[in-house]
Amino acid sequence: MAVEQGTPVGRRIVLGMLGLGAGGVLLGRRVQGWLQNVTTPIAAHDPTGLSQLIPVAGGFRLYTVTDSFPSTNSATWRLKVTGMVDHPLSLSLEDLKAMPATQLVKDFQCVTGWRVQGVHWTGVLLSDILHRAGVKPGASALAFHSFDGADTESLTLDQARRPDVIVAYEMLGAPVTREHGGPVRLYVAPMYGYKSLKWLDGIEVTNQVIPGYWEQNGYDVDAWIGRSNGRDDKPV
Ligand SMILES: Nc1nc2c(c(=O)[nH]1)N[C@H]1C(S)=C(S)[C@@H](COP(=O)(O)O)O[C@H]1N2
Ligand SMILES: [Mo]
Repeated sequence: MAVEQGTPVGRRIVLGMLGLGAGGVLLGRRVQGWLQNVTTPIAAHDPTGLSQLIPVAGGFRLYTVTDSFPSTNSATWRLKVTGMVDHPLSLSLEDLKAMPATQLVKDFQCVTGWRVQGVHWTGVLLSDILHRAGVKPGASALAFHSFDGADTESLTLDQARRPDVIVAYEMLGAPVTREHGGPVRLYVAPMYGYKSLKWLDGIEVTNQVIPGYWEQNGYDVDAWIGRSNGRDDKPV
């Protein structure tokens, strides 16, 4: 689809965002009510205008595609790794913390234009988890599941094995909060924020890329910062 010169976000995305708005799923009323006290004004350049609806926490907009921020018991929470693997896994938070930790300090960039600089992340390399599960020949992609029951995401295996793609249990120097997707979320540093699935509880190894929730609403499957969704600015 053609993108006008100088337009920060392609028309396709705007249509995608409007689609979300029309579906009424971008942010539920309950969440807006709950967040009244922690909401501060937004000075983002979001051409859709929809960011105005989204509450802010330390520069982040707190997203949920359901009508709430789901919560779970971190003691009983498990990350299930299934599909085309030799050893299906069910990892507890303690299991993850016992694996080698990776720390990243990188910007977080939403496709709508807001960015938080120098965010501290700690977690486990997705490639280490895949190595532990043993990916079967013929597998080429991953499907990610959230216990919010709605959001999904995908990566190719090559993307997933990058050294800047982690399953994060710390963000902003502390355990990932419920609102930010705790106890564990994905952090895909080189891609726009929608790839960093919150409330992660399942990774399925597949033989094809299955477009996730945001992709079904108009965003690129390959969400490289600065290279996708009609943007032509430099990667962060
Ligand atoms: N489960 C879930 N994960 C999600 C989203 C969501 O709505 N639900 N929004 C995505 C988008 S578009 C962005 S920009 C980031 C925002 O992260 P934050 O809510 O911690 O600021 O989460 C991503 N992961
Ligand atoms: Mo986003």
